[in-house]
Order: sequence, then structure tokens, then C-alpha cells
Amino acid sequence: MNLRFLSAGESHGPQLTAVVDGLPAGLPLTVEDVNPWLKKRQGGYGRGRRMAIEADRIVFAAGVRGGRTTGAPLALVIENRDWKNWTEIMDPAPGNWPRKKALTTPRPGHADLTGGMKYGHKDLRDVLERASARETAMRVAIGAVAHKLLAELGVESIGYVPMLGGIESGVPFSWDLRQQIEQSPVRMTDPAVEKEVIAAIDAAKKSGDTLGGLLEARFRGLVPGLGSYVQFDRKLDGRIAQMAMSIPAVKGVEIGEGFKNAGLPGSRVHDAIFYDTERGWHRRSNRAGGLEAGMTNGEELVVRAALKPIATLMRPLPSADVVSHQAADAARERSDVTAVPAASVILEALVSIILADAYLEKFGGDTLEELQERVSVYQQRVREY
Ligand code: EPS
Repeated sequence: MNLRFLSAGESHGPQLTAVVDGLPAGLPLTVEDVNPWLKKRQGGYGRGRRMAIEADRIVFAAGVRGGRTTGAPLALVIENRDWKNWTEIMDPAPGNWPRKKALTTPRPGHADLTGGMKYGHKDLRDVLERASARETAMRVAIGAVAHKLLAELGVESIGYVPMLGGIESGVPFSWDLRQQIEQSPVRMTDPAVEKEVIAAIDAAKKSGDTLGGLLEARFRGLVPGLGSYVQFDRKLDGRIAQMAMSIPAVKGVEIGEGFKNAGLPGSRVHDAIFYDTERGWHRRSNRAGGLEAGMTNGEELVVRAALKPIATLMRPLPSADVVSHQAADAARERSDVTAVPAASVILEALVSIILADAYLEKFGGDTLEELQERVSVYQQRVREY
């Protein structure tokens, strides 16, 4: 990876922390490039009470000076406001068993049981604190930085929700609907369906249940040839799928019309190739979703992911206590009814990291200017190919 990062932080610990390495110098960057992403990720109808406590804001602790990256590693911090309510429970100092708020009845579908077995914990809070989707706040911040780099290279993107709780949007995506999506409490293209979706979320909440859905991220303005076919781990579709699958609760990933294409003859799947002097090389359809043979082909990149319903149910499924081994209901923790709208923002941000990495891999450059020059020379070369 050219753009590398690691993050740390528990959901109710003092803060989320990350180090990002590999950004070129000279990228204009302020908190205003990141904070709106954090706000969007916190939003969406169906979120729980925690989001009323948090107001996520980025702190640049290293690597940015005077509104520009310096080329040094970026250090990022997001404080957890809820920490002040958890200082005793999350105290790193030695403490007695059981700790306050110890969790011993694992939730089906969460990391609790296997994480406890694997790391030898009987207080499953030691598992869930890091397995929590709170971690995605920091990765979205990193994605926002990556997105800023992409924007400087002429790439645009959007994340939205084509289906939530089994209710599909009746309005196909178009870039003109970006404002509608940004204003929608469920990030959908179809205002008529929004009310139905909100009613379904309310009904799920009332019955102690949760809802999943589909997420889609789209990118346009990408150069052809990001990623490569020459080695398995350089294939961009594989790298995108790994990143998408790393979003908590994502259980399926699709590029373009991947699943539908599986049932169609090749003549109705592959996107015919055209050339004219005005547009250069292009396609009139995009069933491939902008990726062929592990490389971008210059068309719009379309990434879909399936998010299962959240595992914390207020009307819990059967489980068993990991201390007594007696049958017991799974733990009930404060949680969201659905996080599908937030997850669409997460998908867009995380795919941005993979794409920024792919640009840096192909073009290199220690400064943004150098990178931009190389991209522009290549764009010209590709047009004339
Ligand atoms: C989460 C449970 C909830 C969510 C959390 C993810 O946390 P809490 O138990 O504090 O209410 O709010 O999501 C976030 C904190 C966030 O920032 O997205 C879980 O179990 O994964």
C-alpha cells in the first residue's frame, strides 16, 4: 500500500487515533474537509442515543501545517465525548472482576462469542469495545482526506442507499439527485419511498428489531488503468471488495451489475467499445461498473454492498452466559435500529482510500503538483491512444 494507515481506539475509550502515511506534500487540508463527513456518518434516521452525545470533530495532531499537508505522516484524533461517562468502566488501571457493565451473554451476529474465545475474555466488553462500528468514524476521517486528494485529481463521488429494510428506491440513481440524497434522512433517491422507509424503521424500533439494506458508492472522473491484472493482490476489484467487506455488518459486495450479470449471456453483459475524437475511448453501457480485469476502465465506478441488520436486538435472541454456561437472552446494549444511511457514507469514504492509494501507486510523486502533472500527462496519452 502506498497510502498506509492504522487506527486504534475503543468505542467508549477517550479517543480514536490514527496514523496515515504516504500522502504527498502540498495537499490543501483543513478540518472543514473532514468534519462534514464525520457529521454525515453520524446522521441518518434510525441511529441511537449515542449519536446525540457525540459531535465528532477531527484534530490534526501532525502532518498538516498552514492548511497543507507537509509530506510527513498525518496523526488524527477524534475524541469520544461519551468517555466521561465510562472513565471507571474503561479505566486502563488494574481492576476487580467483574467490572461494572461486564457483558457475559454474547449477541448472535456480533464479535462477542468468538472474540471472547479467541482473546480469552470473559467480560465480552473487552471484545465489543473494539469490534464496535465506532471505529468507522476514524476510517471515514481518513477517507475524507483521501477524497480531498481525489477531488484535486478531478474525481467526484457519492454514497447512497438503494434499499433499506427490503424497501427499494423507485428512482434510479443520477448525479443530478445528489442534493436529494444529501438532504434525505435515509440517503435515498426517492422522496416517495422515504416515508415508507422511515415508518419501517419506527416499526422495527417498536418491536425491538433492526434493519439492514444496500449501500452504493459511485465515482466518476477516474483515469483508466488504476490497479492491475498482473498479480492477484494488485487487482483493484479485489482491493475494493476487501475494504467494503471490512465495514462492520457488510456481508456481500458487488461491482457494477455483478450478480445480475451472472445469469445473462455474455452478449448482454459486456460493454461494447466505442471511439470518437470528441470523447475518446468510451462505452455506452456500464454493466462492468467501471472495472475490467482488476483495472479501472475510465467509466463510472459502481460499488455495492449488502449490510445485514445490526446484531444488538432489544428483543434479544437466545444465547448462553459465558461464565455460568446457563441459557440466557443475548445482551441488550444501547444501539441503532439501522445504520444503513451511515454505512453508505462509510463505503464512499473507504473506497476513496483504495482509489487514492491506486493513484499514488500508479503515479507516485512527493508533492500534489508532481502527482497532478503526471496524471494530466497520462490523461492526454490515454486520449490519444
Ligand atoms: C455500536 C453500538 C452503539 C452505536 C455505535 C456502534 O454504540 P453505543 O453502545 O455507545 O450506543 O452508537 O456506533 C457509534 C458509536 C458510531 O460512532 O457509529 C456497535 O455495537 O457496533
